[in-house]
Amino acid sequence: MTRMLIIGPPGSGKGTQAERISERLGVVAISTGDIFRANVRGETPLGVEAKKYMDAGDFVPDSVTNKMVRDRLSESDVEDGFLLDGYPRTTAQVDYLDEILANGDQKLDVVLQLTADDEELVARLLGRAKETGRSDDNEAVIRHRLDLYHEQTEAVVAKYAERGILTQVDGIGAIDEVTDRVMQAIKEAQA
Ligand code: B4P
Repeated sequence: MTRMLIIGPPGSGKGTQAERISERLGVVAISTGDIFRANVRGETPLGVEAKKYMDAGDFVPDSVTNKMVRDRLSESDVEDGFLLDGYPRTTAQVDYLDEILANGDQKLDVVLQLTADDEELVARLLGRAKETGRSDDNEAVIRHRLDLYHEQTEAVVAKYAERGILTQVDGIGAIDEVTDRVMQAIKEAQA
């Protein structure tokens, strides 16, 4: 049973590594970004609301995001553990996740932070923009998402560091190399 978070700036490889961790450890990976994008594609009320924020590179409001995560974590496939990718991103989301877990008498085992410098991240995301055409991958919006990470999500990282469950992993290098580091970090954190 493993309950994990993967945190990192946009483009640090969260989604990429979350998929690999999920395959290797058999835990369900839940990406708030992917859930929002699926809702945007399906033109659901949640998607219509989220799109306004995502296109601008802003966070979707905590009230919307928290409820979505609570609903997802009440499904039966997370009983054997989960990996949350992209949540929490604000300290209010940390508090909300604490409540959800406390209500289920659960706790987090590992919090991974992927690190990379801003210029590398901008270059990666501009590269992705050419392939996928994601509407939030243009330079002005990317820089705004990075600013929000520094202003808000670094405080989230600090909270988990204080609790002694944070493990930092260098996100620079080939994807396979980063995966090796991530798997090693999880192993050490659980030892
Ligand atoms: P996300 O989907 O989480 O978007 P992201 O931060 O860009 O991460 P993503 O997973 O896509 O990218 P990755 O780091 O894997 O969120 C999108 C939006 O949804 C947010 O801006 C916000 O509006 C909203 N949202 C989501 N969660 C929210 C929350 N909790 N609260 C409020 N709003 C929320 O990087 C992938 C790119 O880098 C790929 O192109 C990949 O190929 C490349 N890459 C990965 N590893 C690499 C490596 N080692 N070397 C070179 N390239 C690499």
